[in-house]
Amino acid sequence: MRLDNSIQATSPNEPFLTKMPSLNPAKALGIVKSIATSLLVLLAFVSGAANAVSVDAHPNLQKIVDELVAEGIYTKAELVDVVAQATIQEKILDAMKNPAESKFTWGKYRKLFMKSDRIEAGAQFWREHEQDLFRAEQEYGVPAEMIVAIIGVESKFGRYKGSHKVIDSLVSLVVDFPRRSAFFAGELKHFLVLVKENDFLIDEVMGSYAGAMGYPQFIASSYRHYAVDFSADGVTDLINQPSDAIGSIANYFVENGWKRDEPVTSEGFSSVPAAIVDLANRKRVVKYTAQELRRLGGPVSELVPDEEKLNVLWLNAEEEVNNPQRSGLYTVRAGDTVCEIAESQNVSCRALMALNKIDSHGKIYRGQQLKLPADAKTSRSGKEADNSKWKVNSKQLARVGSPTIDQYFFPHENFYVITRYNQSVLYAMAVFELSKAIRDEHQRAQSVTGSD
Ligand SMILES: [Ca+2]
Repeated sequence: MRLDNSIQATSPNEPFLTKMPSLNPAKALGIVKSIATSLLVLLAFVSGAANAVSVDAHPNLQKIVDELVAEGIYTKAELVDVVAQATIQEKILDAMKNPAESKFTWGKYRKLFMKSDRIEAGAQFWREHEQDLFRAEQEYGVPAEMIVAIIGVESKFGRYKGSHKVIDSLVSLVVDFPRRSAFFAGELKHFLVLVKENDFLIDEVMGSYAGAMGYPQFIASSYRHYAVDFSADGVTDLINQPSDAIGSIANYFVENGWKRDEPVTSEGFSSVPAAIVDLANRKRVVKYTAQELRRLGGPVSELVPDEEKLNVLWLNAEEEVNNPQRSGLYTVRAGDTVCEIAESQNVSCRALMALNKIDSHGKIYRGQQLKLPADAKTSRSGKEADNSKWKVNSKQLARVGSPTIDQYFFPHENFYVITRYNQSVLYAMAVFELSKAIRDEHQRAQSVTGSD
C-alpha cells in the first residue's frame, strides 16, 4: 500500500535458491571439491555471513539503530545481529525500479483487477466475513465493498500476502535504494518496534518486496498507526486475522478523511466541453465546486450540492499503452510537460519543441500528438526500416497513434482518500470499480440464495 506495488502481490515467487552455485556434471573430477565448496557457500549463506550488512557502513541504518538503543527498545548488539542476518535481495531492488502503474493506461490497468475470478472471490470473502464487514461499515462508515475491494487488490483476499522476509526487504531498500533510503529506514525502525510490541519473530514476518504486510498490505508505520484489534482477542494481527484487517482498513480510511455516505466519483464521460477538458489534472485534491463545473457546462449530477468540491480527472481508457517507439508519435496526457516527454523519449527538449513548433512557454494540450525526432528511440520509422517488414507507413501511423478513448470523471474527496492507500489515481479508480462489481456480485449471489 501507499507504494506503487499492488501488482506484485499477484506474482509472489522469490526463488530462494537462485544464489546457489550450480554444479557442472561434466566436470566429474572436480565434483567432490565442488560439493565441498557448495556446502561452504551454503553455510555462509544460511548464516548470513556471505554478504552481511554492517550497520556502521550505512548512515541511515546507524541513525535508527542509535535511536532504538537510546529509546531502550533494543541493545546495539541485538540490532547489529539483526541487520547482519538480513539478506540483500536484488529482485526487490529491481521491482522497486519498475512500479506497475507507470507502464499502464487506465484501460489496461483496470483489466488486471476487473476479472471475474477476483469479483467472485470478493463476493465469497464478503459472505465469509459478513458480520465483521457489517460491523466495520456501522462503526466507521466505510462501505463493506470498499474494504473487500482493497483486500482483493492488495492480497487477493489473503492468498498473496508476500513472500519476502520483511526484514530482508527493508534492509535491502535502506542499503541499496538511495532515492528512498531514508523513508525505508523509518519503516525499518517502525518494523523493529512493531515486532517487539506484538511479540512477532522478526524472521517469520513475511511481506511484499516493499515490506507491506498481511491481508491489507500495511507497511510498518501504517500498521502501528492504524491497525486495530477488531476481533478483540488482544492481538492486532493483520497477517492471520481477516477480522483485524477489515477493521484496520476501515480505520485507515476514516483517519485519512473518509466521509460516511459521501460519493466517490461520477460515472465516466467520454466527452465533456472543452472548458472542462482544460481543468483535468492528476492532482490528488478536490479543486472546483460543483457550481463552477456546471457553469462551464460540466455534466455534474444535480444531486451534487452547489458548494460540493470536486475535481476533474481524465483517464485513458485505451488498453494499448501509448507506444511512441512504434508510432513515432506521442499522445500528450494530462499533467505531461514537454521536457518530461522529451526525457522519457531520449531526445532533447529543444528538438522536440522545434519539431512540433511549440512556443517558448512549452504549451501543449492533452491529447495532442507530438512528432518525435528521427533520432529518438523510434528509428524503426527511419532509414533502417525502409526495406523491412516493420516499415511504418502513414496509414499505420494513423492507426497506432489514433485518438485515445477519453474518460472524464468528477471525483469527490472520498476518491482521494483511496489514494492515501496508494497514491496512483489508477489504483483508486480500479479499487472503486472493483468494489462496485463485488457489491453487484454479492447482491446477485444473495438473491439467488434467497430464492432457493
Ligand atoms: Ca485480533
